[in-house]
Amino acid sequence: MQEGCGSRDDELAALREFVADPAKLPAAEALLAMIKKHSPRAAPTEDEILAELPPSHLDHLLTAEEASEFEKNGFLILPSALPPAKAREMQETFDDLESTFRPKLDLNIHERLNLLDCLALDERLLELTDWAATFPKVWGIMGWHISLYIAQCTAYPATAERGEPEMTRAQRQRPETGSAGAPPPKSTHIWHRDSGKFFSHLRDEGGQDSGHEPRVSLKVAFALSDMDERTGLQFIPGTHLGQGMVGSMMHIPAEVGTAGTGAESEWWDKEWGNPPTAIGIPMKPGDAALFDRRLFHSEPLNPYVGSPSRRMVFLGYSHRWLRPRDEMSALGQFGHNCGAIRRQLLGAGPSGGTGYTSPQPEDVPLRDWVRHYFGEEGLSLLARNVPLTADKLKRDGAKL
Ligand SMILES: O=C(O)CCC(=O)C(=O)O
Ligand SMILES: [Fe+2]
Repeated sequence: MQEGCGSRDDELAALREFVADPAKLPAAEALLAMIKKHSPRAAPTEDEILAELPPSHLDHLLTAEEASEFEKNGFLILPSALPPAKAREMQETFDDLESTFRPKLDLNIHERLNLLDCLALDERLLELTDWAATFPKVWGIMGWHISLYIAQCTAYPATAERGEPEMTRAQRQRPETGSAGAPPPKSTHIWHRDSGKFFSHLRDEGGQDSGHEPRVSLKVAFALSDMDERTGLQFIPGTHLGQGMVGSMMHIPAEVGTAGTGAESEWWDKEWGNPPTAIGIPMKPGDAALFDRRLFHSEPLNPYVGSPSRRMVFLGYSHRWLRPRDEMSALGQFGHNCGAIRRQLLGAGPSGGTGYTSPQPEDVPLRDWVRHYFGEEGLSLLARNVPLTADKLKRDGAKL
């Protein structure tokens, strides 16, 4: 059974009892889902909230070392966040998504697949949103007033080692570049910080850069294939702290980036390769990485040539007031099967619009969960943007 998503198996068993003709079972199931979707939800009890994130979450609380590593570097690697069996399950889910959406989107196997709002595409992905090995790190850093603002599956094409890459859709549409021996597809290697317009709007009045923008969001990247340094996540450690960098696209100053020309290039020119302080993160299926929105990062320089296909699921968590960057339609699609905390993460706001900036208790069941284990003292640390780490735990799961 999926954590946080109620007793689906029990429901199915009850339906089976009720519907004599097995052929009618899917229709009965759909009817039940429809009824649940449109029924008012009772406020969750404390027990329900606690059961949604079971004590196994306490085994993965953010440690003080992890908190300071994240603070210093802007990212944190979590090896084997998904155990092998779960990583395989997620790979199978990804297989299904690829085989459905490549033909639908007219993308051949050498083209990059980018599925936004992916949680609404397959209910099996929902487990990742509050996964025990990653989620406590997220709220430990961000606090309880969070939800998902983006959920994205990306798959880079399989290798050119199989032969010449097929033409990409763009090349097919521009036949002059699509002749035999065409160059490999264009890389999307652009150094950036996440969330576009954030930067110009968060500048000080008068156009000054404070050099210390608030974090507001971070992403968890789940690896579902093997990646080496060249094809893994590309980061420039420490750049989340500002260091005089401006804008969401690239102009990395010489001391951080390269020998630098001083020219205000809009973004890092891929001809220049990676800045010397950039690092690639090798990952295995099931590994996860957290990274700060402000960290300069890039897709790999050229994952198309000689690399295996590269599959990742990115979940972006922000404070609840940020408008989502994709449709975030999983709440409407699957929310009726989910517990209150997962619904919070999917964007629910039972108290209405005001609650996204002035949350009422029903908007933020995660706060109740955190309060249970860390007390008011824990909440007040988070209120001051101090990470809430394992050493601050007041009550363990055994005392439930
Ligand atoms: O695919 C990658 O390595 C980076 C993707 C990215 O820029 C992001 O998820 O924000
Ligand atoms: Fe990004």
